[in-house]
Amino acid sequence: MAKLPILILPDPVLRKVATPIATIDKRIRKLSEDMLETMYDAPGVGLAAPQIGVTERIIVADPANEEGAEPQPMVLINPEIVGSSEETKVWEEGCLSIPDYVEDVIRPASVRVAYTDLEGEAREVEADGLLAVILQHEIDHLNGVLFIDYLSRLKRERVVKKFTKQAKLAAAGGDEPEMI
Ligand code: K2U
Ligand code: ZN
Repeated sequence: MAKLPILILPDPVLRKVATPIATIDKRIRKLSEDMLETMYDAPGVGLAAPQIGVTERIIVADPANEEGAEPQPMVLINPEIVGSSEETKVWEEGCLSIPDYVEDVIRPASVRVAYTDLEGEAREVEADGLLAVILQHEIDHLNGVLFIDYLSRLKRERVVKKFTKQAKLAAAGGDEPEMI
């Protein structure tokens, strides 16, 4: 297994639409293992392949990781939201690709997600609570959507400006923290 570097805003790969996975082979199984190790190490409760530079439609999740409970790793290949509640819920979201920034996001309180598992079986999961947020957040990543896209234009532009400046400084060899 391997811990992989997580891409940071404004990396353009984070804005690509990921490609469906046609064959679940040794490469995909190794990718899912590496994604889970990277997620647990971050630590996080979810991770999408584009965040580690792979523009393919696979996500991993483990809501138990938040409470430090027994791990319950999930691997979802070609996940698709096939149903969502009218009821919405506000959740404070962060993102491993936008470190140290959190904001409230409104999303459907529960979702039904269809996907393929590592054995190639078609499955569906009904999720509410934290798992619903994780699955919506990660499936957004597969479509090049970030949680900051649900914020006001002012807030989003401020975050993108901050991370773009940090990326330029890092590329030029400097590195200066900045309040926003
Ligand atoms: O995709 C990611 O960046 C992983 C996120 C997923 C997530 C964001 C907001 C709310 C729930 C999940 C990381 O897990 S963010 C870090 C984190 C860690 C524990 C609990 C919540 C968020
Ligand atoms: Zn994220």
